[in-house]
Amino acid sequence: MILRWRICFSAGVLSLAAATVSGRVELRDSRDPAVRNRADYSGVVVSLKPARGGPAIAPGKHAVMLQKDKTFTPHVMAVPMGIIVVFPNADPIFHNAFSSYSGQIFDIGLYPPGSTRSVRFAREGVVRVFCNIHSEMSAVIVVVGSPHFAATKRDGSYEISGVPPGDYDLSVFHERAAEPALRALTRRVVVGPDGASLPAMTISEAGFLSIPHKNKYGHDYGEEPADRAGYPGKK
Ligand SMILES: [Cu+2]
Repeated sequence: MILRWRICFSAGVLSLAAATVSGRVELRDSRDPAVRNRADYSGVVVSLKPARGGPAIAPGKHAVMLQKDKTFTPHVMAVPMGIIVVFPNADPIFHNAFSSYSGQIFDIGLYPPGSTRSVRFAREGVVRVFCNIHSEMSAVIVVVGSPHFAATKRDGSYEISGVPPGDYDLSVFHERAAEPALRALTRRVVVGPDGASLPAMTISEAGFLSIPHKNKYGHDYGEEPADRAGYPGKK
């Protein structure tokens, strides 16, 4: 009886062991001078899904996407499915955040300086976020159906910590890459008790075109209002 308990206990300890999966991504063929000149390879999301299904995701505390200097920060954010993302407005002007296609559709309305709004992201997918007032503002929220993911740093490196040993399906998202190029990078990876160091991946941005997006009504952006005035559908 005691022996059986000990065996069960050690198996439990083994299943809790978790390690780090690391690797590097390099971006090629970019039209963006900043990416070419400064070799900024940040914002690529690498995720691992257990091949045989995994435990339910505990999304934990909320994530933050700041609105400051007419910029969403971070520009690309990966979050676990089910998490609440808050959008604090740290600018002296009104902002909005909405997504009207792909991923999860939402609109947090127009909200004043110093206030915040939040959205729970319950669906796996890529959410492209815009501001209905400022056409130049955009961001991407990658909602992952697994707790194991990371976004690359400027040098292209990534580290996914807390990964239990097992077989995983790796997938990659990059906002300036074509879908087939990303699909070609999907693969099965084996994570051992000491983690895994994955081979470097190269992603081409060839063929990517930045197409101007519409506002939340599906129309072209008009002249930017100085403040709340002129904002259609204000709340
Ligand atoms: Cu704005």
